[in-house]
Amino acid sequence: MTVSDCVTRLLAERALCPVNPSAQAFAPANIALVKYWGKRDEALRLPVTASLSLSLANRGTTTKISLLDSGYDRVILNGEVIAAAHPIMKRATAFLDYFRFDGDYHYQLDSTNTVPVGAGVASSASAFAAVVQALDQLFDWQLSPQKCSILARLGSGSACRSLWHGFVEWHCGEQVDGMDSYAEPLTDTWPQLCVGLLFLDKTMKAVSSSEGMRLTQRSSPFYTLWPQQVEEALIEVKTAIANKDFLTLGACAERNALAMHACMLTAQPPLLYSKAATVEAMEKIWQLRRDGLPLFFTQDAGANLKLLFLSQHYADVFAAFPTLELVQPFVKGDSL
Ligand code: 2P0
Repeated sequence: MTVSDCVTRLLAERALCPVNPSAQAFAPANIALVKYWGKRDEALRLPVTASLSLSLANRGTTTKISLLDSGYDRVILNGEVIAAAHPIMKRATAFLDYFRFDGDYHYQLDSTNTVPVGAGVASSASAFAAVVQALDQLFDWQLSPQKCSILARLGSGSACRSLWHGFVEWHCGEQVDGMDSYAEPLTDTWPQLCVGLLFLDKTMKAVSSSEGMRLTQRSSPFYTLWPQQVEEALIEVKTAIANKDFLTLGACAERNALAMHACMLTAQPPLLYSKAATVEAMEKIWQLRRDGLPLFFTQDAGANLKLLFLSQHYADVFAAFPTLELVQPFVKGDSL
């Protein structure tokens, strides 16, 4: 099945002509506690494994979509027009191509990101999730969350998890058409749970997640162990969430991230997203933990770390990492 076929099926019996001149939506960024790393279908962005994430409250993307009669798309990101040759523009245009239908529509996307773009803080996830919700409003499709999740997945795998706040699980699915590969929120909340964004390098990463996944799957001997690690981690993390067992949650999320990076490191050529500052921060976290502070980290396809801790330890964590940006995923006001 092609991506176009998939879009056609999802939009069956829906109007293919916009009913509103513009629409706006917000989607939160998300960090995976159990990672998605590897695809079983490149075009449909079907994952090798399930994954589980935590959304970052008010950190994410707000996108206003409007129709243009200029014959080309326009993307404005944080107030700046993106050049036609920029990778962000190419990716946005390729996605919008699925939504032109007979009208040969072109779109303007005016987005504001409250997470740095391309620095492993899931900016593409919130971006595609916001675009899909804005499109849904523009055409008044009133798609189910499940269908929106699948549409967002077609833009960026992890985007399927950015349609909700809190904990979200992306079901791997088995079907070749990917209609059973979508995300759903968990009902659990955990008001004390904090995420600290530790920005160590805000530059654009040299190797995209998609390329990194391809390389790892193709060439890392450790990748054969990855699906089993994810399967065990998912059970452990979901149980830890249900029991509010922070030590198990933190340890398991950190181990899963390190296992993903071990796969990358053993790829040919090796893929290393960490910088010296990343390793320094990891060692500091491990030392603080040995000294009794319940503090863990997770790392995505970038040099930055996301710290996991409980609100009662905020002062100690902040003393060690004064530049930390605090996110409280379950606290209204921060956030929801
Ligand atoms: C995740 N990441 O689960 C993992 C962990 C990065 C590391 O999902 O190729 O931008 O567009 O499906 O969604 C980032 O990958 O990749 C990602 P594509 P995506 O959050």
